[in-house]
Amino acid sequence: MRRRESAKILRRLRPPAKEPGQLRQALDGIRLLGWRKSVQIAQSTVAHAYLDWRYAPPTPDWNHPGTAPGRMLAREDCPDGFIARFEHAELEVRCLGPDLVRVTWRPGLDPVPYAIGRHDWAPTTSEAELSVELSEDGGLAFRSGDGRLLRRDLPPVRHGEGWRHRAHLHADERVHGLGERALPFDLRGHTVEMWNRGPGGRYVPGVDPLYICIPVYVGVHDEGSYLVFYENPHRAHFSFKDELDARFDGGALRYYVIPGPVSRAVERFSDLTGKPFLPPRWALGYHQSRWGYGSAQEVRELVAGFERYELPLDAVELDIEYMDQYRDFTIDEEDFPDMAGLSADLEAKGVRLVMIVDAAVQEKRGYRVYDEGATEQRFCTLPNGRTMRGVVWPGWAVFPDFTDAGTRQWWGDQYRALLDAGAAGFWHDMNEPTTFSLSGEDWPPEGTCHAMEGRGGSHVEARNLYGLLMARAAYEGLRRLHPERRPWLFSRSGWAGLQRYAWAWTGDTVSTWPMLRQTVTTILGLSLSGIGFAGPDIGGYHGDPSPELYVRWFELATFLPLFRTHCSHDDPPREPWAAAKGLIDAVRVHMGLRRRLMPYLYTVAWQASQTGAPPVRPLFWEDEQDARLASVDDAFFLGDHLLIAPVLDEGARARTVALPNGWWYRLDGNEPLEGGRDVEVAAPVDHTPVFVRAGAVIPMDEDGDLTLHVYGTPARGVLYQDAGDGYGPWRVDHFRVSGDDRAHLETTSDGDFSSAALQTRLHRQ
Ligand code: MIG
Repeated sequence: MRRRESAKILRRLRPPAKEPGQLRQALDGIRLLGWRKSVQIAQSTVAHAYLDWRYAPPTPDWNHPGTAPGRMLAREDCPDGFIARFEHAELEVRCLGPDLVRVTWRPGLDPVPYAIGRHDWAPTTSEAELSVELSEDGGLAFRSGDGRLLRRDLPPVRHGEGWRHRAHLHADERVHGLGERALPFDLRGHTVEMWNRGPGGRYVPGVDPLYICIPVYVGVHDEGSYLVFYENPHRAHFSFKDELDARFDGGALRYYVIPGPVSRAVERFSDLTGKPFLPPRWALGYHQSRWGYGSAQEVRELVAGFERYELPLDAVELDIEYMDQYRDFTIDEEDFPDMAGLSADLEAKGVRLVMIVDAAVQEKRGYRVYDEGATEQRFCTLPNGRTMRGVVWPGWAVFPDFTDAGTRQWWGDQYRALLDAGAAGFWHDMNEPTTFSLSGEDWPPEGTCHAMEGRGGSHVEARNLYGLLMARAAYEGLRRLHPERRPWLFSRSGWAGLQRYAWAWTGDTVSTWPMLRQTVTTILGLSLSGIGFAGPDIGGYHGDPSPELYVRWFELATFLPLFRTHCSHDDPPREPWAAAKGLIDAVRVHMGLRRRLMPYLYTVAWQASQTGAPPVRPLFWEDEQDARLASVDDAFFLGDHLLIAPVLDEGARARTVALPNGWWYRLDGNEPLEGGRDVEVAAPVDHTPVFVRAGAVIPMDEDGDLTLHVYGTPARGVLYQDAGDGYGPWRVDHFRVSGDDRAHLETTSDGDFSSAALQTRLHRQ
């Protein structure tokens, strides 16, 4: 190799440890992994630099002026849209529905439609709800049915293999979404990257990008609102300054525009990318986890602890320690000699076991999954024909290519080993995918080859899809292996459409008050990106939260779909009785509340699976032009009827809540409060302010009795019930309560599930 070339490679080896946190993490890594694996990481870092230098696809030169479409040469109308030919580009516009337009600028390869959950769109010409105007230079304007200008796009510009797309933003336009972000709720003024990755040890507010980047956002301004989704998984950068400036490193420039209001647009987006699956009921319970529960004995003691403290427990997550040498789909027989027995004992107590699965497969002859995968060519390769390798927990490892249908099928079948050992659910980690690195570039070489269902593509295109497709492989495998059960898994990484296969969790956060506050914002952004089922590690992943911080985090998660305590291996005990020292009653109260609200929560989950409406919604959901609610990022709706105002400040024993218009009740109160103003409410350390919309019927479980709480009359509500798992009978009750003095309940029902719990009590607030 010539000297100049090696200098180039060395330059690619960016200096490690730019921040003290990174250095600490590197040292921590060496301590944890031992010297052998640390040397492997050094080797892998150098190899990565070499491979990028040799094979990385060229990145577009954004400083070059680029090529605009030029003059329009021809325009051809078709029943559901038009095609326009320009000197240097071609534009295709299709209406998939009266309020759903798909735009595609070529050249560039069309995306493999992994994000798309529905393909049978009937051609439509209607412009009743959204009209598209094309200008001679390739600019596009999108108007609502009554002529309001929702969005105006500039002609896109081609830079090498990349596309740059700019759009006007209204002066007052707010922008929300883009997947998982540790940024303010309104992303106006910010720059975000689309490149799924872990934040290393530095997950504090402000870090970007994170594990789930999705090029979808809603824009809300004085003339209306819209949702735009770029169906392009390539690495990309978005900035929202005076205008939107989006730069994709490759592919056709394809995007969808849906007119607002936001609540309707988000539901419509789920027609396109798929509805969330209905989880088994237990998944909505409380989960206890920790990186470090390392033996059957330890797990039994953990469960005994919950019994001793009389705290309900629905699931325990096993982290990588249950595996044999960190090998996927194996069990450490020494520490877990009878996993099936353990899980059966736990299940008898109503506790499910959830097992982690990492993306990387140890490269080791004699390890069945590796041998099979190698023989069947299941792993990602490099342009030189070799298998791509990286270092993760098991040392040298290889990466299944989930962009290949055969590989997904093969991978999905592997879950049998863990199902046989009694796993009821799974969590997917390191699936961005992440490799250990000294340079900070903790991902596979960019030239890594992916099948993309046969048409081929590089990691620059496939990376953001990796977690989504691993989840798909698992979900489809579980459907085949246990057709009578509903799959349940949650994933650290993903892309548009993840909700069809997995929930999400917010990853390796730090245990600080600002991070607690950030969690609300991050989860709202995920909701608006189509990922409605998510939750944090209660207490934060890295650190030692004070009892008060732990408790406030616990209180927040009580009202989020994923309700789980988890922390890193070197943190102090995080079982509720240890972490909430002195404040265990606050934990008890909220666990009780979660149980009480389960009929409501399960109904909200079912509604989400039908309509796509996320369980957790921003306060502007019902009135996006109410300026008072526009930027509220410290409260949210849970389903149609509850408004949750978590306490996010240290020492706070009261807080202000921006109540939307209308009348509101406290969850256990009977005095209606007038909304449309800010109210100050007491919030002692064991209390979370929860408000109920007047006119709501909330089904609750009061010690086993289904009780309908009625908040003023007339009132209405819904209840969904089934066996809690499987695909058997179900039942939906719609309640209407009328009458002033004596309440009169009317119920209409669908479905034929019958349950003893249907003995209902009415409780008037
Ligand atoms: O490099 O499996 O986000 O929840 O405990 C860390 C160990 C790998 C990261 C996950 C975290 C999990 C940890 N994993």
